[in-house]
Amino acid sequence: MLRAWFNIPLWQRVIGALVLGVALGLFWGPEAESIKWIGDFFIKSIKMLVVPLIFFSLVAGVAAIGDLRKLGAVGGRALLLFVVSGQIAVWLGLALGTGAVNLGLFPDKETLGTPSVPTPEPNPTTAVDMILSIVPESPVQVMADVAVLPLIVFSLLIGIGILMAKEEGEPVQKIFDSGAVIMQKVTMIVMELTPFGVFALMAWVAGTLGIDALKALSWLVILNYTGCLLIIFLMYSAMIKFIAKLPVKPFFQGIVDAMAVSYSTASSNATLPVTLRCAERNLGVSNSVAAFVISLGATVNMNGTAMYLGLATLFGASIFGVDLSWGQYFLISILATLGAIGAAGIPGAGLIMMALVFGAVGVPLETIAFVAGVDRIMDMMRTTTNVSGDAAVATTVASMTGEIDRAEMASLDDV
Ligand code: DAS
Repeated sequence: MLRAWFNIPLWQRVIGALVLGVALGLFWGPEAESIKWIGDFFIKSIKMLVVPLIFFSLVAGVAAIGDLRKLGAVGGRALLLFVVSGQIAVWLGLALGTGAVNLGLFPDKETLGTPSVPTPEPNPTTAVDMILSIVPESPVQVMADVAVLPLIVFSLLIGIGILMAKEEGEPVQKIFDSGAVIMQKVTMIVMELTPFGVFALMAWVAGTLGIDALKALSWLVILNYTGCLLIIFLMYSAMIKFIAKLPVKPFFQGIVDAMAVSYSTASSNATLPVTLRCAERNLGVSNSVAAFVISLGATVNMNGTAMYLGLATLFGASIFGVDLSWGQYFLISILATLGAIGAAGIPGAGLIMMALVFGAVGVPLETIAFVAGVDRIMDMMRTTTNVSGDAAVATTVASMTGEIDRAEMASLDDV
């Protein structure tokens, strides 16, 4: 029985739990709240991960960027394209989310009531307060309080410190690299609770919201796909056409295998060998540029995830009645980019990184379980966007540094 359970892929168990939970909620009504504690158990398990996951992933992610300098022109251009495309992506997500809230596509707090899992105090919204709240007086206290923002600042400083320490920092970097991997494994253990958490919380949500719950999740999925497709076919096309000065159609023809594998696996890491082969064989990108930019991009360049984190934060703010100021929008744009750097290229990474953004702007973590049921469908598209972005940046950087064989893409153009 247990073996049969684990033989079913987790995402299929989660979708099954979503369907059963909604059915129970619609049948049972508001009384379904009596099993909400199961969902709260899942939420608290996720909350347990937030501090170590952010700390190890961010430090390892920032330290990994250090290699960029070794490749000078290539590294600097790749990092610039990573950051600029990531910011455009997250503001697109914030715009889509704001539009959805204004159009009433997401349910609002009045229909859902207050969360029972204590949510972190929203950060002070005045600029001065925000700046002061960012400084971690005591890193240990910051971790004890799960104060996400100062924890992120402390993690970034440690990562930068490792970069500056050069060889002397390498032993510590190895500790954080393995710590990040260990936290991914622990996260996979906790994610096994997802079906139970989703079942209970969706029963509660459907019992409270009724069919509106499904409508809200459908809109979230639609907007996730809209944002990703805009990034792929507008932003990456513009990058290839106007910065790489290469033909767009052959570019997409060249990466179609990587797009298909990333969509089906929902994992940038699993797609990495295919992305590398597409960049080198189909697009003519040199081995050194492809290997470096795409490998690094698979963990730090996640535009689909960044866009989604912006969108999902507005979704959570709407259903739990959290008002977000412009200052917090800016904060979300920074955090979503950091979340994308910290997120690993594995299925569900974006789901966990939502806790990083939510924790800093006071959006309840229950939102994670609310959306977990449809996360895989969205993750497939996010990952396709992430991988396409890695290929687009590698191709663009190769073109700018003369590390590309244009004949390869021209041969595709003849197809
Ligand atoms: N699945 C992640 C990846 O591999 C993306 C995400 O979870 O958002 O890129």
